[in-house]
Amino acid sequence: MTRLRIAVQSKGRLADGGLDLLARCGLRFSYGRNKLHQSAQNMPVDLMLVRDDDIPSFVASGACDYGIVGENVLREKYPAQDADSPLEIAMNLGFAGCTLKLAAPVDSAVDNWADLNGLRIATSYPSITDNFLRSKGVQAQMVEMSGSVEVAPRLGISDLICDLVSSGATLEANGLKPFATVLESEAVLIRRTQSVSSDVEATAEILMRRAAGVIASGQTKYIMLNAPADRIDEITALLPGSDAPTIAQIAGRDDVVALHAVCRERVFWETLEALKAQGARAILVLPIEKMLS
Ligand code: PRT
Ligand code: ZN
Repeated sequence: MTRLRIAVQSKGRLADGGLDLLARCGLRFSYGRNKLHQSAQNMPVDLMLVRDDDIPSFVASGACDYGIVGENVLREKYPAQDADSPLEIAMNLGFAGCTLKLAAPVDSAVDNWADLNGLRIATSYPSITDNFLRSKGVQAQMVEMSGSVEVAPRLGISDLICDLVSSGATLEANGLKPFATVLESEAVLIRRTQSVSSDVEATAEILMRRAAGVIASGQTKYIMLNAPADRIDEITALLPGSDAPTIAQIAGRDDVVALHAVCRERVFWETLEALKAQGARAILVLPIEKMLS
């Protein structure tokens, strides 16, 4: 049987999330993470642990069949609008979320797109940034940097930057303010647009079905609470992303029922407080480990 080869970042922000996802899909590996090549013991799957920047070209060339990479890295070489792209996103993986943002020094006067014409923009993503600016009618000068982009304006190397942001702390610490969002990114599973062998596809289908279950169960919660029997409709309406709940009787009580529901969206404290205000008591929110529907 032809083995499925998946490229995963060896170390960095995508490595733990990628290997953890594959483990939760049931793949078992015998070696630690220091080996470049690992074979799963219980499925026909091999992993190649490499730098994230190499992953799109490894998959495009056929050295690997699938890869786990940030959408930002994929799009720098393989733009979404390219109809002949050799690569496609097989699925979004729901971790390593970040945003590629243009940012300017807090005291900068830039206020609209036209102000950016002719300015120098430091970035590790010159292609994405330049394409985005051209779509806004702006011609700017890309200053390519491989890291520490946030220091460029202070060093006088650039006027603005275009860099990945997650919490925003790095921008703030460097006296920068966001100007515009260029790309929303997260980890994605990529593959060639031309199909690979049917053995490999069959293994990939099993893994992707499991991964979809793992990702869905990460956000999904099981809610249990006691509700006044005459408030079931109000309480059900407050449960985020749930189907009809299960209602069970409580021994010796006919004014209160037990209500159980699976919520497919995040459950915030505000929701719990609103449920309590409607008379719900003994509210429990439980994680769900696996889901197969
Ligand atoms: O060695 P290798 O080349 O494999 O790794 P790398 O150093 O190129 O990448 P790595 O591990 O830093 O990031 C891998 C991927 O994680 C990126 O391509 C993104 O898809 C994703 N990701 C998610 C991020 C961030 N969040 C992130 N915050 N990548 C980088 N950052 C950096 C950002 O560049 C900036 O310096 O974090 C800083 C900003 O963070 P905040 O929280 O202060 O806003
Ligand atoms: Zn990299």
